[in-house]
Amino acid sequence: MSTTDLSHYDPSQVPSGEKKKVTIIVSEWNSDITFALRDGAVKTLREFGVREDDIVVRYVPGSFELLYATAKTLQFGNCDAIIVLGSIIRGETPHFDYISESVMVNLGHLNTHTKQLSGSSYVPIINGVLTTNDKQQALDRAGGKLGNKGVEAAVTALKMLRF
Ligand code: DLZ
Repeated sequence: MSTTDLSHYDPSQVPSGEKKKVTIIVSEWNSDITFALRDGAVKTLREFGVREDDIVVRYVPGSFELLYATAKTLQFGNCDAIIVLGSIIRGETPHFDYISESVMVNLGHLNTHTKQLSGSSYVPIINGVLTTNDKQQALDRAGGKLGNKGVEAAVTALKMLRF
């Protein structure tokens, strides 16, 4: 059983996000979860100095579409980092496994090819996609008892921007 608080971090170890541009791509599937992740990510980026105008939030229908949107953002997004937020919840069919695996594998692939896709610079892609066995596990990680994965994703983005 997980006990990690996804919202827990040491602020002294988080670099400033001043002058950085971040695009957040949010899946609308399970939006009660993903919008909470979005809110956690935006709040955290703002706390560390990213200007409101430098945070762009874009929406896609489901987690599978995060891949296309990430690839397109790399090419045309004019941003320094991309945070990808979704919530894939296990259902009665094997669909969960196919979508989860595809999203995870291909986000990894995109992350290692950002320079080729953007045509100019490396852009860290931060994986804020929850994959859970049920809705309660997702709620626990979207501002519930295990914190907010959106906060964790924002902190990770700030750290990777200084890598
Ligand atoms: C179809 C589907 C299902 C069953 N479950 C989820 C889910 O739990 N989380 C999620 O983000 N998206 C789900 N989708 C939608 C797919 O990601 C995608 O939007 C559709 O298959 C259309 O390409």
